[in-house]
Amino acid sequence: MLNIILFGPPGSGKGTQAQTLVERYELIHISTGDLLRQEIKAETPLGLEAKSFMDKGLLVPDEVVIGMISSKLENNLDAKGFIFDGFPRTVAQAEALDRLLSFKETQIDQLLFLEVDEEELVKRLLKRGEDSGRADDRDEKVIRNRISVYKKETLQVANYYKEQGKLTYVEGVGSISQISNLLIHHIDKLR
Ligand code: B4P
Repeated sequence: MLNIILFGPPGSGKGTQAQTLVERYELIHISTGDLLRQEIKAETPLGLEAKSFMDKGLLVPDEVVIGMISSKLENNLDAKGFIFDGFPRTVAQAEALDRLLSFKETQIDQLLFLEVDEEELVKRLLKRGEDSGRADDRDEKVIRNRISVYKKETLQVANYYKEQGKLTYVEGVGSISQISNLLIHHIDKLR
């Protein structure tokens, strides 16, 4: 199995790059952001709860997100591997992910960290807000709050995997295809 975490601040290109990588390596794409937006669209109780956090740029509670991941893994028992996009976002989520994967006698191979400066992130997200109308991308205050939550709560996930010798930094500024090539170069070394 090949299990990769695509990591980085909001707007660093995780979702964008995941699309290319899942096709190339035939992996299952698990984006907690997408899963939560589907719940919101379907107006489920989980979605209604999640929306109140996401609209403010806050993280959705760990237990909600971990439950979603657990069932996604259960539903894909014969997968060749997974690309985790936007998950884990806290150390508690990382510990839970390691536990869930160890039950399946597998583990994370590498965390690929897309590095992008803050002003570029804000520019990209405001543009997506204009193009897609995504609520959390339309307000610069909410975007800046997401970045600050990322620094306070999510960045330490990179250290958690660094201690396991599984962290690789990747330049996240450049054309989408240039960045895909860098990611592919690193992933090919793992196989
Ligand atoms: P996500 O959906 O994960 O949102 P994101 O971090 O903004 O997305 P991403 O980083 O994938 O976007 P991309 O750069 O590809 O999360 C949304 C919210 O859900 C969170 O704030 C939180 O509330 C909640 N949530 C999700 N997961 C959670 C968890 N595990 N725990 C708790 N809460 C959770 O795209 C950004 C834009 O940049 C796009 O328009 C794209 O076209 C553009 N772009 C990408 N690459 C580019 C490049 N190289 N050059 C120029 N533009 C580029």
